[in-house]
Amino acid sequence: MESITDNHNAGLTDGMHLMVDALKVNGVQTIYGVVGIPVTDLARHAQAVGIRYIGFRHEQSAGHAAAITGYLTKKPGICLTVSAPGFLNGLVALAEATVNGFPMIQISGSSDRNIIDLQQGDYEGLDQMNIAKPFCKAAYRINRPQDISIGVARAIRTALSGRPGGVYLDITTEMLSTTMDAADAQASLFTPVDPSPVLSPSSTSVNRALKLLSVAKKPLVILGKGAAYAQADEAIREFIEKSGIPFLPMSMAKGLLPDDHPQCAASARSLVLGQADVVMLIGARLNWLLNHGKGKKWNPDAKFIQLDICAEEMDSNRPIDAPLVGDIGVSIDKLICKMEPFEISCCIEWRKQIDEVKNANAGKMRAKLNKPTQPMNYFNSLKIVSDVLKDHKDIYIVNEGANALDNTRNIINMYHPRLRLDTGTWGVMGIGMGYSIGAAVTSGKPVVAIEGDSAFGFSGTDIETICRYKLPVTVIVLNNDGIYRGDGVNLAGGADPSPTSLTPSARYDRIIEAFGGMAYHVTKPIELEEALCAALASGKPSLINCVIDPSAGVESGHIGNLNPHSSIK
Ligand code: ADP
Ligand code: TPW
Ligand code: MG
Repeated sequence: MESITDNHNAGLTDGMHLMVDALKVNGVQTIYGVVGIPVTDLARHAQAVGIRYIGFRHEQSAGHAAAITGYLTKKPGICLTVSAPGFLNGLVALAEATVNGFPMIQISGSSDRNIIDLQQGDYEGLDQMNIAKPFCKAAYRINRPQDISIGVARAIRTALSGRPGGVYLDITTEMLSTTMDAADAQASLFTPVDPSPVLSPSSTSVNRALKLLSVAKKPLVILGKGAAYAQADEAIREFIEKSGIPFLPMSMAKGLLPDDHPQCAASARSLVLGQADVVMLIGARLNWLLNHGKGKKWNPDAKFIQLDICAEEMDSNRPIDAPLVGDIGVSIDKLICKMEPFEISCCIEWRKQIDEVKNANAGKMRAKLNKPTQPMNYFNSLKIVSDVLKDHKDIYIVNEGANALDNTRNIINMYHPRLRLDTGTWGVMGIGMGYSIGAAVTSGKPVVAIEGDSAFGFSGTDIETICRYKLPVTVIVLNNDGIYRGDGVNLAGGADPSPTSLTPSARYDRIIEAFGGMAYHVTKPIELEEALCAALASGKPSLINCVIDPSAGVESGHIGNLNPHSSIK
């Protein structure tokens, strides 16, 4: 530390200082990470120059916070990790960000190349850059301070352009302490021009898509999280409302248009997938979440229009009749410009049919939500949460678990774009505290994390981070004593708990007490309502341990079909 300061005074700087300057020049406002050799001073110096540093208890959560920051801001979120184990802990989040299409950069300290390359056994030595490559869009290493500005620019451009994703940036211990002339270092700083170019689809492809739409009898728009990421909210709303086409929001696209919008077909999903004759995908891939666009859930004769920034996404699962490759905002604008008003009338009968199914399903759902049980179940507990949140429509909802995920997605309506943050493309556990912290730090707004008890365990230690930074996060643990259910049995009849069992009657609320947060333990609807209202009114870190029936859940939540060999039906 001393020698660094001395060097600075002598007209020299070093890689560590220049790295921080390059991040600052590029508008980085927050770094999420866990410090140690060789990046501790980097975090200290970042804080010194006005970059907010949020220190975590586990790198995976720091990485998730960076990823969600990227999703919410369209600028790469930054995660800082130490070498080898810290790097590997963060890598899971980097891989997930890449799969989800969220821009982030994992910057990791690493060992000196000469020791690594000869495999001579350095402290926390690992060939990190080569390990990272298959898990992200690109991996770069900066070996000399004079390359820092280019390295950072490359990382930013790669994370943002095309389909956004994760980038790994390796900074060696040696590079961080290498000195260079301070004036030369300053002169090397720059910001990449237009790192995320807005690409426009060809007129031919726009006309092709409109022609297909014009002959549709039962058109359907599917909105995915790419549509939410594109931040073309007004244009998307205008297109949908002017065309009259019903829409189905994928999980994180909920709220792009409000869930109670008359054209929302979320509660008639089977009907619309089974009958739509022209399907228009806007920022949604035909992956497992949409049964790959084929099979018994889909109308076999359906034609597809797909709006995506990524040309190679087209035909990935089934032929796409009208690909529109370009930025969603520009593509939608072009469609609106050329659209004829006739589409509206073609949807009247189709929408009537959808409304009938919606009404029938809403009635069934109402009955479930209003049925009292003791202990509570997913429906009557989430009804309370839903009622309270109707007065907080601009709150972030983070959500993970199996039944806790699926039921929350179906029960809690979203009214504004990009407020629902969940397990994403992979359906992973562990995003809970990281996404909550990233959303709260980035927006300054409150967050409610609705967590299965198993899901909470994956990142629960970072409740301490939430308390330390006094973030307005309320965690609700839907506690059914287990993975899917808490009443699993050991098939051998032995003393060990079943594979799906967790500690019965665990008091997750007592964890937050240890860190000075607000703790609530609720077993009845009225207690849940009072606790959630109090937690939101306080604006303080809070955890509500919400006891629900251990037999309430179903195996694998709503994706039991992907688990055909399960012994539990
Ligand atoms: P979901 O899981 O909600 O169905 P996916 O993550 O599968 O959504 O799909 C998102 C798609 O959106 C990706 O294929 C990605 O390339 C695309 N995308 C992201 N941003 C843009 C954008 N600005 N313009 C066009 N396509 C985009
Ligand atoms: C990183 C497998 C899918 S859902 C789940 C696990 C472990 C937890 C479900 O229990 P929870 O919810 O959270 O209590 P509920 O309401 O159904 O009881 N490891 C990772 N990701 C995944 N998806 C798993 C394991 C899994
Ligand atoms: Mg559970």
